[in-house]
Amino acid sequence: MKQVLPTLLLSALSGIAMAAGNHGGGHHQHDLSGHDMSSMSHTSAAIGQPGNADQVTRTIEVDMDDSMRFTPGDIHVDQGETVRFVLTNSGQLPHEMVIGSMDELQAHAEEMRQTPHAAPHAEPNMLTLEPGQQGNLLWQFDQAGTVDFACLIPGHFEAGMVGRVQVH
Ligand SMILES: [Cu+2]
Repeated sequence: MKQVLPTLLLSALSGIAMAAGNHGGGHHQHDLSGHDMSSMSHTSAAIGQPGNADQVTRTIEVDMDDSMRFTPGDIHVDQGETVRFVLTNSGQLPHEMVIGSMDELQAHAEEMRQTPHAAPHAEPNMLTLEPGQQGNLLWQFDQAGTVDFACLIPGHFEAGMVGRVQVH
């Protein structure tokens, strides 16, 4: 038997890693008038990194619905864990889970309001689901602290569609 599958997996995963790496910093540059955010411009390292399927240590089901809530919205994991979020959109509207720092999420929500994307964008730290869809989001939490997540569909973040992962 040839070991074809692991090779395919590895090349796929390295592709994901490269895509994530390309996004380094510039994507979330923003102008919040009246606020000096310069001291907060390098927070992304603290939130973790895209997870590998073969390193998943915990599976957490998260439901998203039109009450603008994640259920559960308060999640606890251990430092170093790779989590498979099994997301379900049980609402009638699109919803998404975007992992980030609260500063990044607020800035990104502002971007979405001012310049709505022509097409749904995909990043390793997010998953957008149409009504009734289910999907997986893999993320490794490698530093202790609080990592936030939110739905950045315009209006949803503002309605309180946020949650947090406490990494112990
Ligand atoms: Cu939403």
